[in-house]
Amino acid sequence: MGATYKTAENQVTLKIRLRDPQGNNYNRYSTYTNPAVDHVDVIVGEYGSKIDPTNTAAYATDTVKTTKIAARFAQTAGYTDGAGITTQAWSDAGNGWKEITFNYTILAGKKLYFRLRGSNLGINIAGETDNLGNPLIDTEGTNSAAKAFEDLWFYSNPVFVENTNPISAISKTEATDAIVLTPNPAKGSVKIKLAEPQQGLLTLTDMSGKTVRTIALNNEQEKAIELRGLPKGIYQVSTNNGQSRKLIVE
Ligand SMILES: [Ca+2]
Ligand SMILES: [Ca+2]
Repeated sequence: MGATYKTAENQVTLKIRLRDPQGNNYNRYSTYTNPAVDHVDVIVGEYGSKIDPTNTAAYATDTVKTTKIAARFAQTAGYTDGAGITTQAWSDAGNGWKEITFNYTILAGKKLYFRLRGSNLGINIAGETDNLGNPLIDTEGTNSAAKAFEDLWFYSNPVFVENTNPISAISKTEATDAIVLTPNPAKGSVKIKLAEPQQGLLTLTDMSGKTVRTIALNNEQEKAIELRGLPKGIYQVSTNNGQSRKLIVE
């Protein structure tokens, strides 16, 4: 906890193991003595650098606008909440242990934090939770020790993940796909290698979608494209069977 995991991949896998104690919680105010975790939310948000207290507007902001529920896990899958998050099933490892494996896309240059929120309460429970699973403010004067023991929440500390690729970088995931561009970024010309020989056209389009080059493929797997004269920028190489790859021209 507290450290930042740095990666050049554009997907992270979070493996989470948590335990719902199976024994009596020594609640002396009601008979509800063995609460069960109903669900766990994986919360994600972007983070930046430390806010300077003299920046009063930023310092007074008490919410992170990018924060949202990335996924929800429970014993039973299938419930869809008001934001369209559908509950997935955790893996039950016995003796109260739950295991969650969760993949999340992290784009180049992004810094994300992940934390957990869990409760013994379900989603959309009258007077307790809204249809997004958020806790509602308790009605004044209705609290009691017994109620407090029946209204349970936990939040984990965050873990931090940073994608160290510059924003314009081509991800490793892309490079292992059906089109390999060498080099990328490219200058002068680029070599295109396809996963298998193809018949048809290779097209190079600019960011506005305009075709700037077309190259015929005659059952070929490798081809060079001349780039001289093209403005610097991001282009897309496409085959006519629907594969495409971003190319940076320098
Ligand atoms: Ca329990
Ligand atoms: Ca409550």
